[in-house]
Formats: sequence, structure tokens, C-alpha cells
Amino acid sequence: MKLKTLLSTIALSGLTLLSASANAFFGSKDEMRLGYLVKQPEEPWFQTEWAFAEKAAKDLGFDLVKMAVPDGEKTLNAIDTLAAQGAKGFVICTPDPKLGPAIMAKAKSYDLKVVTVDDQFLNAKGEPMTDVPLVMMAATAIGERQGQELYNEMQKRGWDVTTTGVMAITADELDTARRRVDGSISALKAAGFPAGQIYRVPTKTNDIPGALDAANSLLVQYPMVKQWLIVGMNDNTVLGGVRATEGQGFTAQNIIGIGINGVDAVNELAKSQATGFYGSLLPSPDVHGYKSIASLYHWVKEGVEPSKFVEVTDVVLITRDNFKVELEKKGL
Ligand code: FCA
Repeated sequence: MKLKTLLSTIALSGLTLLSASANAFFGSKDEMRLGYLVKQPEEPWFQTEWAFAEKAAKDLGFDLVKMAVPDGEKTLNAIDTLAAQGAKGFVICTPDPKLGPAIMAKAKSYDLKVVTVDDQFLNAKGEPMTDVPLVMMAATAIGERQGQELYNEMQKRGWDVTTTGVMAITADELDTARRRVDGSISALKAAGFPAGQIYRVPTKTNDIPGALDAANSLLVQYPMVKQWLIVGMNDNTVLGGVRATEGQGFTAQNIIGIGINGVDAVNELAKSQATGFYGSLLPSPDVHGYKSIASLYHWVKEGVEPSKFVEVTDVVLITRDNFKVELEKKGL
């Protein structure tokens, strides 16, 4: 009797397992399956894109597979997995733009459609692969805005420009990062900030620890600087810079950092005490997440080819004073 119960339990759980894996492989309602692959799932930016891709999946009725692809190997494996699961295509923010040709070759071998988001693929010659649809923020414009806002805030505080420096943490291998930082620096110069007091330092990794190391190596070279403006391609880069200045005794009084992404700065802006991280430029991760996957869906379903380039331009400066309201306005 006992053995019989045991056997039927095993049989039942076997069935459950089978149907669970069948669901995972073929979708629960014969729905179209699409992937959304991101390089840094730990960034709220990408979590927000995923959340809005989920919304599109619900609205349009497809099955979304979210995957983390922190390196090239994981990216190529993820494409194999997607194909095995019967997916028809994927949206990707690649961990490395130079993977573009390898990603496209693999995707083509399985007849998967590809839409890129945020970071553009580069071909073997290092040129942008303009044939692959791309949704991204207006990189130069948002950088220029960062430079202008930093300059405005410095003016508002009446700082002595002669003792002020710009710490620009760069990531030039990533085109969108290079364009944002260059935009910021050119706006600062155009506003009248002395070019000789703008110092660039490359970060090894695009995260807080990488930027912190880069900033530390810069700070020791310029002990005469009394106030810093911090430029970087996103919130984490600027946060790394701010943390480094704090280590040298700087505070909210003599540091102005303005990030980019907004959603990655929420914890910092919510702190009970102001820090050197003054604010962030919030673009539209909701639009990136929704539009990229929706365009892929229509491509697969109706054969409507997405635009090769969608530039999302809407940006707002969030600070400790307005971040809650501004995030709410966008449903974030
Ligand atoms: C790049 C950055 C991200 C985000 C995105 C829009 O991928 O690494 O932090 O700013 O562009």
C-alpha cells in the first residue's frame, strides 16, 4: 500500500515536472516567445527595461524570457537556449559591442530576429552596425545637458572657478559612454569652464568599484583642487567618483556630481543627508524596454521591420527635491 502511494506520488510529480518543462519550452498558450538579454541585470536601469518589456508582453500577448548576459560566452549560450525554447527573436544590450558580428551570425543560424537597445553593435572594422535596429538615448545631447547642469549648479553656489576641477571618468571603448562624456565636457567648455582644469581618467569597469578606483588615481594627482564637478556616463560611474572624493574628506558642500539613468540614483537621492551626488538625468528606460520588444513583436508577427534607429530624447533632471514626483510621473 505504502509502496503504491509512493509510486503514484512519483508518477504524479513526474507528470508535473514534464508539463512544467513543456511550458518552459513551448509557452503556455502557444504564445510567441521573445528574449530580452541585458549585460548588467544588477542596474535598476535594466531592471526597469525588463519591467516594461513585461508590460509589453502582457499587452500584446507574448512570452518574455529575461536573460542576464554579462559576457560573450553567456551571450552566445543564451542565444542557443532561446533557440531551443522556440523563441523567434530577442532584444539585447550587449556586454561588448564588438560581439555584434558573432551575435548576428548565431541569431541568423537559428533564424532569430534581433533588436539592439542602449549599446550599438560594432563590426569587425569597429564601425557601427547600422543595419541592426537600435533603440537608444540621445547620447551627445544628454551629455551636454549634464555639463550644462553641472555648470549651472556651480554658478548657483558661487564657487571660485580657479580652484574648481572637473573629474571626467571615461569609458571610451563604449561609444555611447564616449559620446555622453564628450558632450558633457564640450558643454562645460562652451559655458566658459577652463579647459585646462578638466581632467579625464578611464575606468576599467562600468560599475561603482571601477569608477572609484579611477577617481582615486585622479584625486591624488590634483591635491590643489578645492571643489570638484563630477562627469561620467551613468549614475554608477558618478557615484564611484563621489565615493572617492568622500574618502578624501570632500562633502556635499564642495562636490557636485550629476549622473545619467536616474533610476540607479534613487537610493542615493533618498539618503537622509545630502551627498556630493547632486542629481541625475532621468531618460526613459520605460520607453526603451517597451518600444524595443514591441517592435520586435510586430516584426515577427506582421513582418513590419522596425526603424533602424530610434533615439529617445525625453530627459528630466532629478534631485533630492523632485525625484519622487518625477519618477511617479513616468510610472517608475
Ligand atoms: C549603457 C549604460 C547603462 C545605461 C544605458 C542606457 O548601456 O551602461 O548604464 O545608461 O547605456
